Amino acid sequence: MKGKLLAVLLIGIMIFAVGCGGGSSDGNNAAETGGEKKDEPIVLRVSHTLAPDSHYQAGLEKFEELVEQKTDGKIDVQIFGSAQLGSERDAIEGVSLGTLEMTLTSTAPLANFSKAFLVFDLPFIFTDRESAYKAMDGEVGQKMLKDLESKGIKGLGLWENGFRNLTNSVRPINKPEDVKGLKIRLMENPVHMATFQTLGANPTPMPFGELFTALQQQTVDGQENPLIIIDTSKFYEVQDHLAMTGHFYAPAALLMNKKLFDELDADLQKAIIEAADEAKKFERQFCIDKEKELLEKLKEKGMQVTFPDKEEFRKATMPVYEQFQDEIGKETIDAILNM
Ligand code: EAX
Repeated sequence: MKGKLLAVLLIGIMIFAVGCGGGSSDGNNAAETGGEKKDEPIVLRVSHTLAPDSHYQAGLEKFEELVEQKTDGKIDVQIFGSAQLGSERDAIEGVSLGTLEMTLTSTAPLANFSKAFLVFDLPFIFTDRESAYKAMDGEVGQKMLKDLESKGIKGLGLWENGFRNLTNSVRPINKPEDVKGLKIRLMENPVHMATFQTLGANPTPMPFGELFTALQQQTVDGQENPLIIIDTSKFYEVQDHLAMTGHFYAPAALLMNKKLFDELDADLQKAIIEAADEAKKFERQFCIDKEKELLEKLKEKGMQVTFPDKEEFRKATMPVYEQFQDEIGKETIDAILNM
């Protein structure tokens, strides 16, 4: 009870603080005050949707620490998790328009802004972390981030959300046919939607912030996310079955309003870029370390775990490659597959 009251109070204070921060009519307060009052730090609010013990929160806390250290406190990073500032789509729009300074988001909803990202959403395009990192850090990933600049967004790097596994409350999943007819919540992304349609499921796009309640009230039967999210968002409380499908790899993009970034002094820009890069490495390692213990933990929490043959799922979802080949570009797909 006490904890709940405290949480409500804290959220109240935060909303008040955000309200005041955005009080200079257009909301882009940080950029305006940055030049005027020398002693006031430039505030960078970073929005994300995940829990306080998630990899996003841990990585962003590292980023905050590094930025504040490297800029001698000239920049004040403020993290708002648990979708307090809205959905990932809202956050991307906000960063693009300049009403929000920063966000860390799965790249899947970004595909609605820049089609270049769609290639990452193909099922089984990555089967191990190493090739995912190679693509994200290499030419392919850097070009995608660069493409966002025309949308007013500065891409500061691709972190990890992770390999996504399927949970549901109806039955254990051992083969592709078992997915048929299940109502599965997905991120708002056309390739993800098509993938589950191909499997004969009934896919429903929904923002992450609404997911727990939807699972609890059985508005949907299941969802798919990395183990670390199934754990930290407590989906094990409302889902009995976990299938280790690893069907999509989700990168997480760290994004900043481009105008705000461009207006900063070069040394502050450099500090932000370096901090983003160091925090990315920290966050990826955090995921790897955490994941090791998670399967056991989720079993202990009562989840029934299955290990379907991934090759069967890969074959069953192959039509999606053809379906999106023109939109994504065959060369782009091949470049990643050949890595
Ligand atoms: O980016 O929506 C989702 O399922 C994502 O994995 C989550 O918001 C983190």
